[in-house]
Amino acid sequence: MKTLIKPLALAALLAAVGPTHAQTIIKIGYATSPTSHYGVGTTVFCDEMEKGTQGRYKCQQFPSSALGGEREQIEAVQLGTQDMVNTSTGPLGNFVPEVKIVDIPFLFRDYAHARKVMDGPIGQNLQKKMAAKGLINLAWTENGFRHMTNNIRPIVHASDAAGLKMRTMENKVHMEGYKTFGILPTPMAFPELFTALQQGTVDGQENPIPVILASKFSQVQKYLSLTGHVYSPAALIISPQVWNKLSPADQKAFSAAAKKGAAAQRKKVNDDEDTGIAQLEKEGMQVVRKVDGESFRKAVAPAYADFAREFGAENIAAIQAVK
Ligand code: EAX
Repeated sequence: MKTLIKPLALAALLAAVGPTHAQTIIKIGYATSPTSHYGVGTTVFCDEMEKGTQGRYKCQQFPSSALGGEREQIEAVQLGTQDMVNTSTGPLGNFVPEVKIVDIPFLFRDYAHARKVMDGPIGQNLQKKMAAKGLINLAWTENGFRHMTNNIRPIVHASDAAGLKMRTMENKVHMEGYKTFGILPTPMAFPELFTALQQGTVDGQENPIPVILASKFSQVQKYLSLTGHVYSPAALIISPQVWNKLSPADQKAFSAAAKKGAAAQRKKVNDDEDTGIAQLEKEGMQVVRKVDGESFRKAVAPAYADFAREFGAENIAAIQAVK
């Protein structure tokens, strides 16, 4: 009789909790804090994705580079050892060379232009190139226009940047472009950056306002110059090993959730830009608002011949022509 009770008790318990679906955990990583633009975009994606799949899938977030630098995380997603990453395109060109075209300095006029290009046929074509390399990009999220910070001097003209040892992303287009300003580019993974700035291993770095804010660079950087020299897209990438196991309905739910996440991330970028510069001044940074942008454009112009050879002049012109 005793042994009979146990199965009966278990059956009663299961009846009480109701039908349970097996729930799959999706591990997703990103470089900055949970309250940053990447955190906001990822959280909206996760909430919408869990709702859209009726709880069949649920995120486990790994913020603040917990799973490593962006290059490491992109590689892990490509190998299938990590499910998803919300990453800038900085290191992405090492896996999908064609994507580096969007990292050309002064290619995009403003946010409206950049978002139109990324969400339109040109961005969709780059997503196809990514898929061919085992990186399914569900949506172009956003990192933002990049600005320069350093500890040596205020940067107003391109010539002020000459001789500065600046950390760059692991991106050859950025490095070539910044060399035309006379910068000594030092490529480095993001998780090492704060310490490198603190110890003076590099004089400065360049990043969007949301990253400078979230990473508390005001604690280790004196000068901020609103150079806006590069637009930094970001991507919400899923491993084919996860994607290919999803039902068509769940793939639709993941895609719809990614678009909502991208919209939320872009809004956070704009919000951070509206309030972040005054915040950084309050935190002690000396901000150069009026940068001589023309001097930077003139300096980088000769490099466009190389970029045209690498990406095709017609492809660069097609991006510039988007209204
Ligand atoms: O994507 O490495 C960088 O400077 C990136 O902007 C940062 O990881 C956020």
